[in-house]
Amino acid sequence: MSDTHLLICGNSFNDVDRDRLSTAYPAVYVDAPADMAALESGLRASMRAVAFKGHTPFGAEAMDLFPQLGLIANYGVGYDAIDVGAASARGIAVTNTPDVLSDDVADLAVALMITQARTMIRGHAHVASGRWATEGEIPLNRKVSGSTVGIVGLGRIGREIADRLAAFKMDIHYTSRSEKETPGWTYHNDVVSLAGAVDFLVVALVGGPDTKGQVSREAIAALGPRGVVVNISRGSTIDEGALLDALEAGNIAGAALDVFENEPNPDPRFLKLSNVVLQPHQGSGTVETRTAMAELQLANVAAFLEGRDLLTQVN
Ligand code: 8YV
Repeated sequence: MSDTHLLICGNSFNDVDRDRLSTAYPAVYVDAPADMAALESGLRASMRAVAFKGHTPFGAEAMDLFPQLGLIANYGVGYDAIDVGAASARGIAVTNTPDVLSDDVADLAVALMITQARTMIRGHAHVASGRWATEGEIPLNRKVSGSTVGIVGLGRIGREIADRLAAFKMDIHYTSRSEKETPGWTYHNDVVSLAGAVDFLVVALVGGPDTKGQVSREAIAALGPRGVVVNISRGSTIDEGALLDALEAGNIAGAALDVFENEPNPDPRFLKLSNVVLQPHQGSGTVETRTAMAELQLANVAAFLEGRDLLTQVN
């Protein structure tokens, strides 16, 4: 058996974050869970913690390769790639990196909404191409301040988004597992009712099987021709086929999306649309926040390997 107890898994780790982990503890590295079986059996037998980053599934079969595994420390607030039920059944703790990223993700949600409504991608192209001088102004677009917004999921990130939009004098509606103490904001029992009441629908749900397709074809239809969908959560939360159908037919006004079902290769139908703003899942992607996420992940690994309480356990 080796004396290396930490496995770093995920090809999206940058060098700094990987070095931070492997400087703290002797570690081995694999690109993805599918590569874990190729590790030498003595090495696998000594592994106690996995520092995980990415969105490729980490399931029971991979966990069973490591008889001593006690922790999967996820880099990210969303841990839908990890089979948490399988981890719990094996006595494996799972941690995530909440709170430190909420501001950035909420900032991006607001930016997406305004970029879509104010046709800023078109505006940039108009200036950059020189067409401003030859063609004059771009067509008038859409006012955001004072309009009506529906937040799907008023958790930590949803709340940050709603607080920002309240400062834009927007009428705030939301769905959530339970009604919150938010005077002046309107609670809806379901997403269809929410969508029917608002102009902008901002999706801030956790990912995973429980929320799959919650923004359904029916909800998208209820949003109607002035409706704009903003998603900073997981692509799986929206019926993407229904969204594409509605965007192509002009049954809704547009969408602004940071997440997709098939990342990093979104459905090519999105690329043909002029009423969308598309981002490469970069909600938490600032230097400051990614550093804080990496530090929180390492703090969980350190707590586990040194026998202290975990900071942000989810199971
Ligand atoms: C990712 C995210 O973790 O926190 C989340 O749930 O989706 C992101 O911050 C990031 O893309 C790194 O994989």
